[in-house]
Amino acid sequence: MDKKLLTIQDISCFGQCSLTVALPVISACGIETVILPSAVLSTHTAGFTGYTFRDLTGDMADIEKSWIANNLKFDAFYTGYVCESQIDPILHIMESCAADGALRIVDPVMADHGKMYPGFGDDFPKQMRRLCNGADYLLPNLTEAAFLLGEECRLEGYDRAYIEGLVERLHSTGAKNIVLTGVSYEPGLLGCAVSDGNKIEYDFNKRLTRSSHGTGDLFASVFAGALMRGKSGLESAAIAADAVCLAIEATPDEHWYGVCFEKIIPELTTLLK
Ligand code: PXL
Repeated sequence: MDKKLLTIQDISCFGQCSLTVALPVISACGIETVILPSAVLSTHTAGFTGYTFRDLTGDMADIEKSWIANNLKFDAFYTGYVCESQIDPILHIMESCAADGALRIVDPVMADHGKMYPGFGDDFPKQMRRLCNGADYLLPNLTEAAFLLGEECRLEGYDRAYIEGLVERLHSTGAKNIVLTGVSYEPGLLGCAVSDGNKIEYDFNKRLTRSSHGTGDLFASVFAGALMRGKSGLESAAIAADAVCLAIEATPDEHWYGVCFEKIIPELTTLLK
């Protein structure tokens, strides 16, 4: 049987993030993608005002029961933007609906550029740590990494020792492999540090002049798809970073709320070769 991945994150109806990126992208990687929406929002929360927010925690247990009744099992779980009340139901589903050797990929979506996203309380990183425990791959950006560890966030002026210490400390969450994004040691290059607990490797790309919303979700989605296609953690991170660069380059400057990942879906096939 072909492998199936379950991804759990919100539907932001407008905004090119979370499930509206993950479902097309992971499907385009050739992987059957099952979804569990954590919430439905009219738009994402970064730059829009007056968005609606319907929390779907209350549906999770019944959806799980239906999956168990139908003996549905998943070969991988990829979690993104989720609410505090969903950590326990998600941990439960990752136990009850796991195929043998199922992978857990956790993107601890909660913050960026030194700030928590709207709606997440101060206690959220502590709750998110419970999801990180037992993750096969944990994909934080620099801000999320610091918040998960209860540390002050350093976004620039750091050195290799800081990043490698951060990565080592992130393993204390109970995550087996860490992919830390947003790492830069020289102005022209931006990349990620990939650690299996024994060694830290890097992938760097040319830093593009603009940064965009939704790139974290695109990175994590391509990463998950590539991993399911049998690539290593470092290879998957490098493919995901290349896809993000292509998508940013394909996005016009005035398109502020997301990246035009649709335009690079054909290139995904080449990147995955
Ligand atoms: O891209 C992460 C993300 C996902 N979902 C929602 C968001 C954000 C970032 O702001 O607001 C609803």
